Amino acid sequence: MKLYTFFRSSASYRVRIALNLKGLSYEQATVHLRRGGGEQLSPAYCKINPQALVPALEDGGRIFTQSLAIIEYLDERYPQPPLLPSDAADRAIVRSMALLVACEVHPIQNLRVLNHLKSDHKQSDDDTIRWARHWIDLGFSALERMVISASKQTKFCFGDTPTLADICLVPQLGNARRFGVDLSRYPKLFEIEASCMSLPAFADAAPEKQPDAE
Ligand SMILES: N[C@@H](CCC(=O)N[C@@H](CS)C(=O)NCC(=O)O)C(=O)O
Repeated sequence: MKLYTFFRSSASYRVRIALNLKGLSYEQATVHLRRGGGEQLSPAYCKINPQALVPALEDGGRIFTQSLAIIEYLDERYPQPPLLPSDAADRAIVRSMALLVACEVHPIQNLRVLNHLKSDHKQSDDDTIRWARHWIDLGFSALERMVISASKQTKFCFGDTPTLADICLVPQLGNARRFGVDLSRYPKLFEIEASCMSLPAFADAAPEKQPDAE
């Protein structure tokens, strides 16, 4: 299996966590998102992922893109340990938490969006940081309430084992720190992060542990 990844990419981080939780070994191919204007934009990489985004996963001669599609593929192909609950209603709750991060928060503070705000809309670095913080805060305020009502005393976003929701949350907390979000407003998310980071699957997937870390 080959993962096209960048150490600081939170979507790649999600897939690294899932691969580690499944105990799957994989090769990493670095796609540097800044070097030379961004290697994700090269014609060679665009053949792998026409969206010019990481991650992409090669398995069994096929290439998969979109981190959540990749993780659900891994979960179906390599079912143990499961990353989604067995009950349909529980699965919907976990997916709603994951999608909150992956659809509502992450895409609008992504590198190309912030670059576009700066270059085409003449926003300053400070403006774009405030923009990112705003959307992260909005998402995290809702997620904090959702996990409190769903998880009560459990260690993870939903239940006592990590799911797709935790896989999306932990990398997004890393992004939040990079943008200087005040995380003291989200004590439950913080607690869940600590439970996750006590597991080698999460800790070993962290940006600073990757071979391409700077
Ligand atoms: N929805 C996509 C998002 C992928 C994505 O946004 N990747 C970022 C890194 S986290 C990227 O490649 N950014 C490059 C750019 O913005 O030019 C997924 O979940 O895979």
